[in-house]
Amino acid sequence: MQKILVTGGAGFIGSNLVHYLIGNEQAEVLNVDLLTYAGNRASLKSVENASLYHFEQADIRDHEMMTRLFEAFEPDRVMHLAAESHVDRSIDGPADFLNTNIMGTYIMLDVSRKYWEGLPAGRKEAFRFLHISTDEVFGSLEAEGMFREDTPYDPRSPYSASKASSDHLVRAWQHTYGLPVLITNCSNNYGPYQYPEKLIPVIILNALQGKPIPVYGKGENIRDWLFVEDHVTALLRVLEKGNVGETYLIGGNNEQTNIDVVHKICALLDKHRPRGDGRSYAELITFVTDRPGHDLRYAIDATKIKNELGWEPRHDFESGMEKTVRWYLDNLDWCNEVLHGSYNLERIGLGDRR
Ligand code: NAD
Ligand code: TDX
Repeated sequence: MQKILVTGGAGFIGSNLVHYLIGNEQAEVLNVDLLTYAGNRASLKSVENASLYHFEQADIRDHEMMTRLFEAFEPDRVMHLAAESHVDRSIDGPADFLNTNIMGTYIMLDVSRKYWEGLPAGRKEAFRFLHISTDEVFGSLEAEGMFREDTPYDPRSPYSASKASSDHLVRAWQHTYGLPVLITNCSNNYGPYQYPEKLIPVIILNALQGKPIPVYGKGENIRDWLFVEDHVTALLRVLEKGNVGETYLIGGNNEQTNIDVVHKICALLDKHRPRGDGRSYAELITFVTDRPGHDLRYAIDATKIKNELGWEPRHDFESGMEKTVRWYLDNLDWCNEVLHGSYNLERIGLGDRR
């Protein structure tokens, strides 16, 4: 059975990936995660005792530790997801983003290369390093056009600039040292286990608490939403079938303005958890100061992964959002556990914190 070293497996996408791999007995997994505010073992309770699952609380910036983990686990593949991922936090405090996303990726590449160079021929040939990145590296679109694999990089937030840097490092390690890498750039994910600082869980939790639902600016910004389980299947398809050295864009073919997303969630909450006074959650929608440098629109042309690797998302927004809203309603204990006083849905990202 394949051995996959996953970084960031206690985060949102990583925990969904680990659930999938372990649930389907598809690989032996070593999850390497520092457990920052965004990483929580509560997201992995159901796999914790599985014989195929191993966990190591460690920092990807710790070169010695990473070297030891590679030597002990002997992975066939690396799926690198660990990162600081929230744009608003990157506006208030860019340093962690540069340290983890750039230096952390460098260390993962360096340790992977040295490990890979020492592998016997067959295993060396089969080794893969998959770097998980974002569509935000391409900047912001106006009303027309879509991002493609050949779109020039134009990152505009500290977060996206740090992810763009990491993408460049990954390509450099392939070009210079021959490390067999793959890169994916994905649109906005939603689904179970997303930390309640991102738009969709923020809406759900504020609404349930009867608090104002904060919509930045006029709510006209557009994102392409992908259900996280579909992202997981896309990553595994790229890992197994993708051409070494290439990039694959992953999207949900599902562009929505933020205000439309908010209204849809309010309607689902009205259906599943009606307010005591019979009023709609939509009455809580409040337009607030815009995010500095707010990218207007992201959209993905996912033709390459569809035509070359036969991958398409299986969820439309209605089915994915229904599952998501129900999951949060059934898992409010998880929300309380992961918020644990460090963050309480307050507004961040205006650039006035240090
Ligand atoms: P997340 O913030 O939910 O999880 C990140 C995980 O990385 C956490 O478990 C955290 O503890 C861990 N981590 C952070 N710093 C670390 C360090 N120094 N050492 C070890 N572990 C560390 O993020 P996510 O939303 O699951 O995103 C995962 C990856 O996918 C990121 O690289 C992100 O850039 C990328 N991505 C996310 C989205 C999205 O919509 N969420 C879209 C495209 C790409
Ligand atoms: O309270 C809010 N109100 C609001 O209007 C929040 C938290 C967000 N927004 C807006 C900003 C964006 O236009 O909603 C949109 C989505 O915001 P986020 O959930 O913060 O996601 P985004 O900034 O688009 O980035 C996400 O997708 C790409 C992830 O956080 C990144 O990690 C990923 O790379």
